[in-house]
Amino acid sequence: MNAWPGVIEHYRPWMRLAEGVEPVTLLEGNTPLIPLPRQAAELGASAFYVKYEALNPSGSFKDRGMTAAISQAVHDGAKAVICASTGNTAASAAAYAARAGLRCIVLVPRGKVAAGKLGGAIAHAAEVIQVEGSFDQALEMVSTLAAERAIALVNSVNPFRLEGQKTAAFEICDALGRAPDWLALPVGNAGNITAYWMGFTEYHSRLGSGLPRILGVQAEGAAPLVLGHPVDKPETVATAIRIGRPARGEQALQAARESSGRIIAVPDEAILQAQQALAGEGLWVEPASAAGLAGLQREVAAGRLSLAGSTIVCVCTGHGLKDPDIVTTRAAKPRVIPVEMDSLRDLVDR
Ligand code: AN7
Repeated sequence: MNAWPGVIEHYRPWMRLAEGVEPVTLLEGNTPLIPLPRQAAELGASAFYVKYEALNPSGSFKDRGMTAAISQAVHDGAKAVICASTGNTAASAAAYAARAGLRCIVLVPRGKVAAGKLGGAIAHAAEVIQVEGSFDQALEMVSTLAAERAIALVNSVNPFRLEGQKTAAFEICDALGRAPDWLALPVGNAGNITAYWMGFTEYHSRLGSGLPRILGVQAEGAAPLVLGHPVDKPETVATAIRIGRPARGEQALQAARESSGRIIAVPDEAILQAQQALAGEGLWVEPASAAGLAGLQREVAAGRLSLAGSTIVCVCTGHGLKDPDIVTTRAAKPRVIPVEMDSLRDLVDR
């Protein structure tokens, strides 16, 4: 059997993990790079791909980082892990902690976590604590507690998270045979953009795979890296990136600078429209995941970005199933009919 073994087994020589770390894996990674020729045409690019991270075991890219962080935590003798989360980190930590038999504690901003994410954390029996505050405040609390207790912090301030997440950049280079010209992705706590840039630069220095320009995209109501200062009360429909003090903000700005890219902000409405555009291609992603495409569309429409001849990869970080309420509450309710053929014919023929 030559099956995919998960990101640690596949990319171990490229990852800085302690020697002898046993992978705690759910066979994450190896996600598809899906070509969307209609979007390429609309953006004026020669090729456009979605790196569909929704197809990881817990439904988001966090699993790549979590396999590394949890494996290392077990190696280091941890019995419990903790994180703050807008939802996906919590669901992923809960899944991998369950796999490893660890206690898992997650702090989430009360009332601001999408149903599919909270459900995941609860399903895997994590101890879910709702904080009457923001993600940023919850992250401060778990950081303080992790420093006091023998509990491993598995937010992306944990360097092993980045070691895992950078493998997505490797997969993209492996699939394309080189780096794309642009990589667009949402930016919240800024771990992922940091990990991608790390991955691309490491692959390039060893394999000469080239480097992409990075377009990081925040929501306008939660855009500290665009404004240049923290946002105390971040607000956006894309609750995954409702973050006002990104822990790796400096590194995100560095990734944008070094790659000759940029970090921009888009309004919620643009995010929801991009989500609809992706759904129209058969890809249902959660709102935050559509930010990358929204950012590309906005820059192209404003004449700030010309993609002629370019290969673009847009990272779709989490599944639409995570946050079904966003689409069901905005759309018309499905029609109800009695069990009568005429009612059905009426609706279909009209
Ligand atoms: C779907 O789960 O921060 O910039 O606590 O869930 O690395 O934070 C989630 C972030 C993008 C932003 N897309 O990534 C959490 C959390 C989705 C996300 C991001 C998140 P980072």
